Amino acid sequence: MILFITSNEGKFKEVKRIGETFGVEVEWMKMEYEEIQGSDLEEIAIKSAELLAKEIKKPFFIEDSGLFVEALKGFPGPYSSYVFKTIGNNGILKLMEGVNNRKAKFKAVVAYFDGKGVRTFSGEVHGLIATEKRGEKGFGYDPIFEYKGRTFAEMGDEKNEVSHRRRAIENFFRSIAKDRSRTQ
Ligand code: ITT
Repeated sequence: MILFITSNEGKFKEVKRIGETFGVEVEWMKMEYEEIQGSDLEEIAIKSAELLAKEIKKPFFIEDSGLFVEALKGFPGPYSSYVFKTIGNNGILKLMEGVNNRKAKFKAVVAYFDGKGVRTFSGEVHGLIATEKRGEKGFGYDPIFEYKGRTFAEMGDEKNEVSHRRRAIENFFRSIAKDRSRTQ
């Protein structure tokens, strides 16, 4: 069993599913925590985990993710949460009106506190910003992020096989499985 601290139910559900495919049980600690401002997801994740570790004092992980749009020079990137709450998907679509280069990526960084220190694992997925919202599933920017012709919101559970989160969590779970086999 491993504790995942997030305020975002969509993220928790995906990580729980991914955990099931690795035989790892993930427990949700629903909590909004202080996210330091910064221009780098790794740095934000590490600092946030270090702050939380002072309070939680037992192993846990958090995950910080962001959408990086090439034509917008990586915006909203580390500000993805704020931008989603303010201008949202419609705002991003508006900024992208008439823009030919639709390339974008999602990045996820997991920061794991093992009881002593913090380690990070990351994952990315490349796609395109759609020209309109499509699909009902998923959360956040999923309706406007297109991967091989379908948006993440149209892919449902199939998103979990290719997403930034899947890749970061996979790196993380593989590493803790290795640690466990070494100490057994
Ligand atoms: P916690 O920090 O409490 O975990 P959060 O929603 O603030 O939750 P992030 O800062 O990591 O999470 O997320 C940044 C934004 O990017 C947020 O608005 C998410 O909805 C969005 N986002 C993250 N992963 C996504 C995904 O897989 N698909 C679509 N949008 C995503």
